Amino acid sequence: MPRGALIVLEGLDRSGKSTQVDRLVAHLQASGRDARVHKFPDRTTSIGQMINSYLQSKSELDDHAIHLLFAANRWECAAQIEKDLAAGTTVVCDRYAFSGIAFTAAKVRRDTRNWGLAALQLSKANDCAAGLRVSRASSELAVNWWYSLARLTPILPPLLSTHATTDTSQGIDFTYCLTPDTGLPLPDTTLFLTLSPEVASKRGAYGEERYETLDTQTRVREQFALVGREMAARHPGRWEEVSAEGTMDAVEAKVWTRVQAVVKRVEAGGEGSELGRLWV
Ligand code: Z5A
Ligand code: MG
Repeated sequence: MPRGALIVLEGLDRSGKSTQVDRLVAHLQASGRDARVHKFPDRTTSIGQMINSYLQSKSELDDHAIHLLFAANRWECAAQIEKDLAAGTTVVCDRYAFSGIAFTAAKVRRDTRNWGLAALQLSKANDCAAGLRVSRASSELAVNWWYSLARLTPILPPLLSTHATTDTSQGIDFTYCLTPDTGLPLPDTTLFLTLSPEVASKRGAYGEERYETLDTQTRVREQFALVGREMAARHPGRWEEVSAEGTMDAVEAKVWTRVQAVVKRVEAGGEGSELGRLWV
């Protein structure tokens, strides 16, 4: 029996991934194939619940820690995905490792953090200087001045932060973002749904979850472009952009045409149809 194909739909916010995943599975089933959806993050597992809580801003996590949790959430599903593929089921993923890379790599440390660090160092230096002043038994006035400055410096950064700019050089390294997913089942194709910010803004309000801000989405969009380049270099022919600007039916037709070709190629077997490993 030929294995099932692994299909991933990725895309920008509100590009219609979930809508198209459902429609794609309906097409696959209507064509007589077994098909199954994996939505990432899978919020039903215990790791998924930690992710859910983070996305809803009910908990805080270090950027590296949440990145690893998203990857772990995929790894805990990987065995089931492989089992389904081996049994001839086509697996359709709603987001995958590529969202993981783009969303983490898009994170930046604000200048406020740099200011915070600088202020801490300055305040330590001031403490030290103040201590020296005391030990030298300088005047009361001088001691008070140094201590005042030491106490004031930590509160200066938040005051300045409203004018802080974004420092993109401080983000999380792209290669670091890519590494934890290395070895996951390689999608036979990833269709990346693109949408202009103008059209996206007409598709209902967003802002309930973390990352749902225009600023973040703009940076995520840039990182997805780098992910596409990485795929072209490492796994040529497995990443394709599809415009998601038409009607749902129009997008559905484009997605189905592309997926049908890939599914048939995998079903035909032969060279290159065995399941690959991501980034390997
Ligand atoms: N995240 C991460 O950081 N790291 C990771 O490793 C992973 C994810 C896997 C939650 O994801 C967050 O997790 C996400 C990335 C991060 N943060 N953000 N932003 P999610 O998958 O749960 O997010 P979502 O809730 O599914 O949102 P979405 O992606 O923005 O939606 P979508 O699936 O692309 O769109 P949709 O739900 O199918 O459609 C959106 C609306 O547009 C809806 O009202 C549709 O009826 C409408 N729609 C759809 N298609 C059309 C067309 N063609 N025309 C007009 N209207 C349309
Ligand atoms: Mg969705």
